[in-house]
Amino acid sequence: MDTVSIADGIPQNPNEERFKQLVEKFKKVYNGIQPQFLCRAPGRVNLIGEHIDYCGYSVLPMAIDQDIVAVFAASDNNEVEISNTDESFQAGSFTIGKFSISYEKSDWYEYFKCGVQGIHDKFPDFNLKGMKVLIDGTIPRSAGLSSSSALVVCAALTTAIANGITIGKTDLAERCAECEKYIGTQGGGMDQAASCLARSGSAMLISFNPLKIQDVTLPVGCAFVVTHSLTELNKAASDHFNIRVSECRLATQILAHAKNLDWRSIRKPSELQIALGLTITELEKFALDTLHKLPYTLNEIADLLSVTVDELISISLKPNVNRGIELVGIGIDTPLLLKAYIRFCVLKKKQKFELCNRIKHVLSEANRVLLFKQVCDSNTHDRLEKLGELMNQSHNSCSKLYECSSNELDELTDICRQSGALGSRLTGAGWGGCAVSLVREENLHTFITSVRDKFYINSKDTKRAVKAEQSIFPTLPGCGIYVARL
Ligand code: NG1
Ligand code: MG
Repeated sequence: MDTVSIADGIPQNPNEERFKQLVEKFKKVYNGIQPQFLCRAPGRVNLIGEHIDYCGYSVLPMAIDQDIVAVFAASDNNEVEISNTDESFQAGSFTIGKFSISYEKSDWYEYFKCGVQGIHDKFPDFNLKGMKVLIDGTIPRSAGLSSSSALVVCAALTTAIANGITIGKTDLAERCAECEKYIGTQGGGMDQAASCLARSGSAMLISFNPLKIQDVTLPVGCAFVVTHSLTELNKAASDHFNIRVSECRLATQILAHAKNLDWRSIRKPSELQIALGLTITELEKFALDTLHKLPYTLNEIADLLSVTVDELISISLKPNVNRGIELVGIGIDTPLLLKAYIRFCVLKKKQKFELCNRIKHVLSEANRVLLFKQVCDSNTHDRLEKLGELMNQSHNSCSKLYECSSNELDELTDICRQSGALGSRLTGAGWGGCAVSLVREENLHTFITSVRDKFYINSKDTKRAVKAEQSIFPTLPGCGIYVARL
């Protein structure tokens, strides 16, 4: 069923007690007002397929139990009042139709605003009501487990439900992938799709254009363990992520130009693959034969494509904020977005672009995702070893070709392998955050003990020891969004 169904009352599940406490807390925060609904959106761990969703290729994550929950009541005015059970996150408010979203401020609820704006843009004729909201989150932040998208999805769902709007889960996932870009990052749609469409007990193969999910049954006898490297990257406040997106686009356009295609209209490697009628492997070969190993300058790329550098910037590198610029005065902080754009362009002129290695990562990773799914569907005795090997290859490619790992993540994944993992890799955008490891169920305990000792307790970095307990957890495929009428 694609529509979001609404359960009556708090569902009986391991979270029941937490939800009851949230209702009580809501009443305290908002002077005795009774909340009407509860929405929940989970985070995800990506098992394989990193940095390829925005290239149009399928990815293979699963939802985790950690989530963002909102309890809320609609208001008569158009004020959104928002608070958080974690008191280090200050309560705040904004007016629907009159707020700005700032990638710079990174207020904890900037992502919530993205979700509200997403519903506002999809239903422009709707006079959206305000609401009183209490948020409770259990996903570690900036850890690659998609706390940001869970908050965006939760916000969009909350806004829809508070206004009596019915929206399908697939529509919601696509809308949220678009509106999360208002924060300034040009991500793909993996995280929002995982949060909206996950089903308990299965990992998922997510394909794009059109968005489609296939359940993936993980082999019996394996466990996935998430470990935190204890370093973080705020993706919205740095350029690493968007530069990778640009590199993939520029590589694609040079290759399209080399084949006399209309390169301006081809922006993703998957679109080029379809236009050329090649397999992923054939496209990889063509790319490696055509692109040189040395980094490209913007001048060189502009010459290759017979345009000026400024034309190239405006055709190919503009962050995807056009929607925001059209929305002058309605919702998005236009001067800020323009500032971000200008900062991006100035940077671009000096920037060197690693095209060959990046495209090699994307296309080999796209193949590994399909192989991973095939191995899960097969019956061979060495399935776990094969899955582990694909995960190791993925990490290696992220680290060496895509350069989105970090010293800590490389150290952590090494320790995980030494501790018995069949495979270990960074998960999410990288440059910090978490790793995910594939471990035989019977080795789970020894694995956890060994990683705890080697990476956390006995590390030279004494700050790691105190965080050991909260930094390692096994995880099973969890369920996607749900809504309960309170
Ligand atoms: P993180 O940074 O882990 O939330 C980001 C993108 C994904 C995907 C991964 C890399 C967003 C919301 N998420 O995830 O779409 O590109 O990086 O595989 O931008
Ligand atoms: Mg994120």
